[in-house]
Amino acid sequence: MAGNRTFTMIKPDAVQDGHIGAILDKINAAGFRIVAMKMTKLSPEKAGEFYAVHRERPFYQELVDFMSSGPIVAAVLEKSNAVEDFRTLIGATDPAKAAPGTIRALYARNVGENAVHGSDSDENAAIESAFHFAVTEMF
Ligand code: DAT
Ligand code: MG
Repeated sequence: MAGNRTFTMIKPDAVQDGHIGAILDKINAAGFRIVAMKMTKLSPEKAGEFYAVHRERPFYQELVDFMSSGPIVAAVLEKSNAVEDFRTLIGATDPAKAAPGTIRALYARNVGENAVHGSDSDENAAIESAFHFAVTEMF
């Protein structure tokens, strides 16, 4: 059965470009409930740990540098079929290929600076939520 929670980050580009409010509005309008949320900044070490699965990819260092370059908004979101529905809402990794109206099509700069993160499985949603939030910070 599909789980009902996913994890997201509004990335440094979208925070810097002033899109926090517009992105949260899209998330609310799509029917997600905010379970946990905070503005924070990842150290290079934390960013490297979060994206460790991509360690062998050619863009890994660029990704770690970018994700630790400025503040982010981390959040846990709840809705039926949360992981898949959130991936649909944000669109393809490359905003040039993202469907019209998706968060990445509207607000991302490019494939590396792509406005938002969305978990890719229920298992990773749980791992990523626990990486950023204590149980007492999730409501
Ligand atoms: P997604 O974020 O859509 O799950 P991913 O897990 O394949 O995509 O990659 C994680 C992040 O790495 C992605 O959001 C941005 C960066 N990235 C992916 N492909 C890239 C590329 N070809 N060049 C630069 N950065 C890339
Ligand atoms: Mg991914």
